[in-house]
Amino acid sequence: MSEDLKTFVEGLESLALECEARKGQACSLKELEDLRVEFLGRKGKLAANMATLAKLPNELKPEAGRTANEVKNRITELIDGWQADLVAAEAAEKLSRFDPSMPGRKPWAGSLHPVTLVMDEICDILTGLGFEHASGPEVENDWHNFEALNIPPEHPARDMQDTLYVSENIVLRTHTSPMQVRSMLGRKPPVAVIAPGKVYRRDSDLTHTPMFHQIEGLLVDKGVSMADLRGTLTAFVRQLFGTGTEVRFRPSFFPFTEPSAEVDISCVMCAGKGQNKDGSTCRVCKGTGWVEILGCGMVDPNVFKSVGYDPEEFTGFAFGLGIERVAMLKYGIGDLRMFFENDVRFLEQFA
Ligand code: 2U9
Repeated sequence: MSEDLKTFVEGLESLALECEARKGQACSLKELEDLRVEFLGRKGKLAANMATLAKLPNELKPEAGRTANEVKNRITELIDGWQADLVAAEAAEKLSRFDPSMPGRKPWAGSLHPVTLVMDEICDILTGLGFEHASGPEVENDWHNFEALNIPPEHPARDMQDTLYVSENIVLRTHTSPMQVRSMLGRKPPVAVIAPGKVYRRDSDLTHTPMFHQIEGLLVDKGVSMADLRGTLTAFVRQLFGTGTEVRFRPSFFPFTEPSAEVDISCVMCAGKGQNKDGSTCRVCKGTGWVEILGCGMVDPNVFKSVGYDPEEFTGFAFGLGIERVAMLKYGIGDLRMFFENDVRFLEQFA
């Protein structure tokens, strides 16, 4: 072998030996990568040796090239082997820290809003009693929201309800009643519908929000009486609040019903006693033993005339309740604002 070739080959061999001697020096994948660059990189030690290959006479180049390739493969195999060892060691270390007996972390899951829960429960009870779901727009015209419900222009109820106007004739519905008006316009009696949804009023303080949820029910047929109203609502509140719930009807006034009544139930907090176990006054019913839960009445003949029903032929009852109020009573929530703040600590209690 010529001297030139010998020197070249020896240079390569000592490079391989140098690399072998570095075993154990690279303790991490990063350090190992640095080592790979040091020996095999574009500006590394092997590349420096290869520069001298170009200076060898042509007839020696094939032999020199073969040796260079062998050395490159040897170094590559070395480093690849160390890398595999490091990866395996890291995995074993991780596994040694893994405690399969440790309880897992529960994935976080959302839950239904209490207003949705109560709305669904009420809808289930009322559909169980035979009512069908009605629907309709939240942006309504004056006629469906007021006029058809016996609330003419200048009627004080329009102030009472603090309407949010979109334009002179268009409002955000102030109650869910326009949905029942639309239901009646679409068919002849018997009609038994419930109308759940958002309603809007220009009202905002501790106990009022500009948007809240209502559900109303309407039954129209031949011979529907106040007794049917009482029976239906008593069955309804007993399913919602428990079979022991007492119910009382107080005379009231609404433009769309005549006669009208407000319904109280025995207090959900103190079971109608008016006081807590320690003798203090119940904060929910303020000592009266009763809480107001809904409004109702026999549909006013003028409402029937608006939708083309003959009030001599048909009678009906209607009722309405606010969902947030029911949710506050059911879950013992003292502050209406809780429903609208979207605080997860509040919401996740209903999961
Ligand atoms: C038609 C005819 C009559 C629905 C009724 C009430 C009484 C009532 C309130 C309860 C609390 C609204 O959310 S609240 O502020 N509602 O007191 N609603 S009778 O009467 C109707 C509805 C539709 C066609």
